[in-house]
Amino acid sequence: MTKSALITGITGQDGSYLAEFLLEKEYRVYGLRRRTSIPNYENVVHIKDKIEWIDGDLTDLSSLVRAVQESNPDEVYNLGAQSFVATSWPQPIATGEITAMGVTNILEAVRIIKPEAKFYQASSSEMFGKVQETPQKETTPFWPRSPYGAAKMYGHWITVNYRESFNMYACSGILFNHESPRRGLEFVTRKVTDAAARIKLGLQHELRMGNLDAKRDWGFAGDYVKAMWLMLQQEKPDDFVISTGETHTVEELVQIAFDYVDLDWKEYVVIDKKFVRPAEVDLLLGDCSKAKKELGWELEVGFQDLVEMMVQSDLDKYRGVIK
Ligand code: NAP
Ligand code: G4F
Repeated sequence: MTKSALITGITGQDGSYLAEFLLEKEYRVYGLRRRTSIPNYENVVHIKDKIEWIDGDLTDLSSLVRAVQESNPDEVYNLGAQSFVATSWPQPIATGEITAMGVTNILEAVRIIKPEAKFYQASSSEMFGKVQETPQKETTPFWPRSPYGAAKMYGHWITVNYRESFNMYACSGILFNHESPRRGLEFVTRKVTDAAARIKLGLQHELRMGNLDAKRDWGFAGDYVKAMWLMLQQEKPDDFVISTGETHTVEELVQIAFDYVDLDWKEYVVIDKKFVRPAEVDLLLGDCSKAKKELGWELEVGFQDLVEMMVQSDLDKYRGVIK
């Protein structure tokens, strides 16, 4: 029988890869789309006609009740969020309403209309913040360092609570940073790969950056959406860390991107206090052994290949524009 999935955040990086993955598995895919002044289909333009679109917003419970009614989903993936950490300081309340209370809204809609649907919550390694142990695993205590991290922590625990209170099949994936050519331009990987391509092509002359010493465990988004799906195919709901088990500094990221286009990054990168955060997450490194053992999840793309794939994609994009 054809399965149905409802995805919030389908126009974002992960939503687009997950929609592709589920369509390949012959799911009927419903995507929650919020109203924007200009349509935002860049990541899903190639599959737009295969998606059943439902208008709604995570801050509007009534729209979510309708979305669950219309889609009658077997699986719900809650990927929608104000997901940019830096924006969560100047917009803490919007971040809380979307990224924290939005989770309760969608859980309520599922509980009221279709409590037997399986539910995935996009939790984040940002919850580990000021890390209490390294590597970080499912049992590592949280210490968020941003309004975004605090909002995600609420979303994480309310998901656990609905599982324990209402016996819902609700899982939380604690995903470490994952990237791709579809990553938003403000996130550090894409900012760097886009700049390396533009500088190589003479379209930009410097790259203004914040803290180059921060360390992240970066993987490929296409690999990570498979883990989301696997979490909903188990006998019992549970929470899993998804990561690569490697950590790299922002400086290493910059070095690989500029090396790929044969440029010396030190000639172009300027440190600008504007990009330094009020509180930093210095080091993220995940231990995903539970996911490997229980879900059989495996990575395919490593860090260097990921960065080079992103620079190449940005070069291709700008070469197309220049033509
Ligand atoms: P993203 O590219 O920023 O996408 C976010 C999505 O949420 C977009 O589709 C956006 O819609 C939607 N959205 C924002 N506000 C909304 C609202 N009020 N109602 C409904 N939808 C709303 O994020 P991503 O990288 O794909 O990440 C997906 C999820 O995983 C997010 O929850 C993020 O916090 C979490 N996460 C990401 C990572 C990572 O490294 N990528 C790691 C851990 C957790 P518009 O297109 O209209 O803006
Ligand atoms: O790419 P970032 O903005 O990602 P961040 O803050 O780690 O958050 C991402 O990963 C989380 C999972 O851990 C997700 F939950 C979240 O939604 C998002 O996807 O920044 C990475 C690092 C930070 O330490 C930042 O201070 O890069 C450092 N950085 C240095 N210069 C910069 C810059 N980040 C940005 N965005 N821009 C800079 O110029």
